[in-house]
Amino acid sequence: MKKFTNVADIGDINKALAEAAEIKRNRFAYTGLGRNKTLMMIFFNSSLRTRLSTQKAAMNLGMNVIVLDVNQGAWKLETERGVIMDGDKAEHLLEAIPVMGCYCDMIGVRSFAGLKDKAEDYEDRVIEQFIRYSGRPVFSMEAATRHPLQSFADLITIEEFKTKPRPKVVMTWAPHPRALPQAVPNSFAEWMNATDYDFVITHPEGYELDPKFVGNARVEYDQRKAFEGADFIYAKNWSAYTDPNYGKVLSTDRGWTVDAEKMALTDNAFFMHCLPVRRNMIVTDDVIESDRSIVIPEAANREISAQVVIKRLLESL
Ligand code: AN0
Ligand code: CP
Repeated sequence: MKKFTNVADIGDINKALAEAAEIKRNRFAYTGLGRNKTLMMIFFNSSLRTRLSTQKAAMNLGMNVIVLDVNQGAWKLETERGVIMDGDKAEHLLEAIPVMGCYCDMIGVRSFAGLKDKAEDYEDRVIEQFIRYSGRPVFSMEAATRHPLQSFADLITIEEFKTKPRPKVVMTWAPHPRALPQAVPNSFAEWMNATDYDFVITHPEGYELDPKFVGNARVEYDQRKAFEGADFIYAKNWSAYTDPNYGKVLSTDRGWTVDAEKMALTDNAFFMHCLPVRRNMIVTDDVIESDRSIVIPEAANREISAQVVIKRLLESL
């Protein structure tokens, strides 16, 4: 594997899941693999889980890790080519990327969608430039359109908790006060479509996702109907994708909050969320604290998904 930005990069899903299970049994089996190798993690946006789990995964493989928060201490970076740089940005990404590549063997990048220019976001310009100009294997730590380390961890988690061969997995939109990217739901849909689960997406009208990611999923606008018989409820907020509302918050209707009454419609479903989550907007306290909430094991699996990916990239060096 030379890069990791989407589900196709991981290849055979069952093989990847088997490798994840093997790593989970003994996460220190490959401590020699990363010896004298350096991972550079570049953050254009905040993070708790990705930062910690990815660093831990690299350490399990014996790597050295450098973390750079671009907005804290680095020069402000211009990302557009052709701009006359007479503003506040002191350095261009086109120099910064190859320079970063000089100091490491592998790069992880977090760069969210700006939610202003849909075409720019959906070209995933920042991470694509890292792939092109760094000279190193690159993996996504959430780019503009996808969050594949999260989706892989989500898949590992569903495999661990499912009690039927073909569970019903429901991804539900839920309210949030600020505009969030579509990366997590896009990516989750992409990975669910790579399985044979019964996959349903529910959201208010106006929150339709890019059909490329929706794929074969069933879209149900009635949240209660969608929840019926579900084995997993995967909650997430996202801002509008469709024009002319791209990047906008169209609703903060708490009628869409996941609560105990709606969970009672399911087949005793597990509750999932990638975190960070806003309680009593996305999900009520009692649901996230219930014994069917698996948000913590889900977060724990981020170490495992990251370790599979970093291990495969190390093996390709
Ligand atoms: C981000 C998002 O929705 O993409 C990161 C989630 C992993 N969430 C927030 O910014 C709150
Ligand atoms: N789920 C996730 O990626 O969390 P962070 O934004 O804290 O990294």
